[in-house]
This record gives sequence, structure tokens and C-alpha cells, in this order.
Amino acid sequence: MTVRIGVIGTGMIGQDHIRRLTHVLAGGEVVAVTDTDAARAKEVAGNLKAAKACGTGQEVIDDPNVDAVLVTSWGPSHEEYVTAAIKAGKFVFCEKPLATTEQACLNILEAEVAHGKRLVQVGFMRRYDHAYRALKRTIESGEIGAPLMMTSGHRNPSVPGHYTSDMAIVDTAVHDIDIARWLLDDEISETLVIKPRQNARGGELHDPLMTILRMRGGALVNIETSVNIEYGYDIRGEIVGETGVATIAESNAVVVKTKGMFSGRVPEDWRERFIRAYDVELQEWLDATSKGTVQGPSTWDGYAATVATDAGLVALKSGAWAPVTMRDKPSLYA
Ligand code: NAD
Ligand code: ISE
Repeated sequence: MTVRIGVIGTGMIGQDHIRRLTHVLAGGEVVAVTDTDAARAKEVAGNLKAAKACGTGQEVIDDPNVDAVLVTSWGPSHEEYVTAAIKAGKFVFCEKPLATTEQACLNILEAEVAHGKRLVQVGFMRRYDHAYRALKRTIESGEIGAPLMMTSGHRNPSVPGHYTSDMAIVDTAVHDIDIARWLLDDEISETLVIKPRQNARGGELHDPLMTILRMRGGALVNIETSVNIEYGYDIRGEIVGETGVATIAESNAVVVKTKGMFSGRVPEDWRERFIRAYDVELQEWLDATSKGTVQGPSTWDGYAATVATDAGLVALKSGAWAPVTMRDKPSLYA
């Protein structure tokens, strides 16, 4: 069965996902798109074989030809579309963050629990990356003993003009928060956000930021968020265990040695670094959707990550540890 997909948001990642759904993956076809920038949606639809440009996200969701919805619009708009897709009983893949506030995530969670069946997958693509999967296998094998500390480096060469210091936590560190929960198989109990000397390239932005998570089991996670580091998109991860250390290797395929030097490529952006992870993520989503199921990161995972980013915003302002307090986990996500 071909899953007919409606895409809400045809910006950078919307277009990248449409490219992979159309030219790389099997079992899906984009049949409708929309964007608040109507000209952009029209242009994207025009480049596809059988897609129409719709005036609104709700129109995409209501379209009887749309089996499943891909939400790739700006974070603050996710709640409206994901909730509407749940109400329509349609599977929905929502790019991270699930929503930008704890309350918005709770509203989605309550809508899905009321529906009684999982419909939502959140775009935490690191869980599909071969290096992170190898790191998880290493932890689970017991080879380095119980994990005690994790370091997560999240470096962007630059960010667009509308990017704010809050986004460094809500939009960027949210990936590290999710991957820490997943790798350590634990929830977060509190968080602290520290401001180092500011990178002059970022103007007023608090950049870099150092976010520390204390997990319920006691492990500490140290997240560096640098969003103006110029040299490339560099994602780093290391776990210190009781008897050993496991580190994500450099992502370049080739190391060049010449004239007394060695070098390798640093990815330009997330599209390059995680290209295969996005492919696996969306292929697995298509396969599950065509069978009427969902398997990837859930609404609960999206909610848990945003509870931590909300606490991170409190900690950024106060300079003190902020508690991360979650509601009980509904049995739907057991
Ligand atoms: P973008 O600014 O390039 O594109 C967003 C698009 O959404 C724009 O075309 C904008 O006009 C449209 N839009 C905004 N509000 C809308 C609304 N209410 N209805 C319909 N369209 C609307 O941004 P982007 O980089 O593509 O990011 C989009 C989402 O994807 C964000 O949630 C972001 O965090 C996420 N993202 C995830 C990854 C990842 O690695 N998983 C990478 C990049 C972006
Ligand atoms: C962007 O939205 C992403 O999700 C990228 O993966 C991340 O590295 C970047 O900082 C975000 O703005």
C-alpha cells in the first residue's frame, strides 16, 4: 500500500523530507502540501508528480486523499496541526520539538490518550543514526559498566536571524535531551543552565550555553550548545561508565593525509550529518503507517523532552537548578 502524505510546512526540512519521500524511500507519495508562504507551497507542489497546494494545514488534514500527515512547520504551530490530525484519526509524523511548551505537549498527549491509540511519531532522528545506535548497544552490553556521565556537543556553524537564546534550549538542545533519555534509559530530575563567555559572532545571543541534566538515577549529562561556531555542524557524544568510555567517532568517511597533515570533512549542516538517519526514520515510519501502527519516538517522548526544555528556560533565567516534574505516564505509552 502506498501511504498518501500531506505535508504542512515546506521550508528547509519539509523540502528535504519531500525529496526523500519522492526519490529515496519506498511506499509513500506526497499528495498535498501547504505553507503560510503560499507561493513556496505552490512551487514545491509544482515540482511533484501528483501533489496539490492547499490553502491551510486543516485542509491538508481533512483531505480524504491524505492518509498521513507530516508536520514540518515552525515549532509553535505543531500543537494545532498534530491535535487536528489526531482528531481526524490520521497518523502524523511531527518534526521536533513535538511542541514548544509543556502545556502544548500535554494537550497533544491528552488528545492522543482520548483517541485511545498511538498516532504520533516525533522527529528525534538521532535515535536512527548508526553511531548513536552503536553507542546504545555498547551501553546495553555492559562493556563500559554503568553509565555515570555523558557529554553531548551540539555545534551549528550559524543560525538564522530569527533564532533566539531560548531556541538554543527549546529547538536545539532538545535533541541532546531526548538522546540522553534514550541512551541512559532514564528520566531527568533537574537541570542547570550556565552561560560561558559569549561568542561575539552571535551578537546578543547567549551562545554558547552549557546545560546540565541530572538524571533520576544520578548520572549527569553535560550539553554544550554552540550555534555560531563557523567551522561546521559537529555533533559529539561520549559516555563515561564505571569501567570504560564510549565515544561517537568522527562522522567523515575518509581521512586524508598529505604534506605532513591529516584532515577529514566536517558536515555542513544537519541534512548532511544525519542524511541516513532521516532516511531510516521516515522509511520505518512509512512501513509502520502502512501496517496501521506507530513505533518511533512517541508523544510521551516529545512531552518529556519539552518538560525538560521548559525547566531549562527557568534555569537559564534563574541561574539555579530547576526541577523537571512530569505527570504520570499513561498506559498508552507503557
Ligand atoms: P523553516 O523556517 O525552513 O521552514 C518552516 C516552514 O514552515 C516555513 O516555510 C514557514 O513558512 C512554514 N510555516 C510556519 N508556520 C506555519 C503554519 N502555521 N502553517 C504552515 N506553515 C507554516 O524551518 P525548518 O528548519 O524547516 O524547521 C521546521 C521544523 O523542523 C521545526 O520544528 C524545526 O525544529 C524542525 N527541524 C528538525 C530538524 C531535525 O534535525 N530533526 C532539522 C531542522 C528543522
Ligand atoms: C534545527 O531545528 C535542528 O533540529 C537541527 O538538528 C539542530 O542542530 C539545529 O540547532 C536546530 O535549529
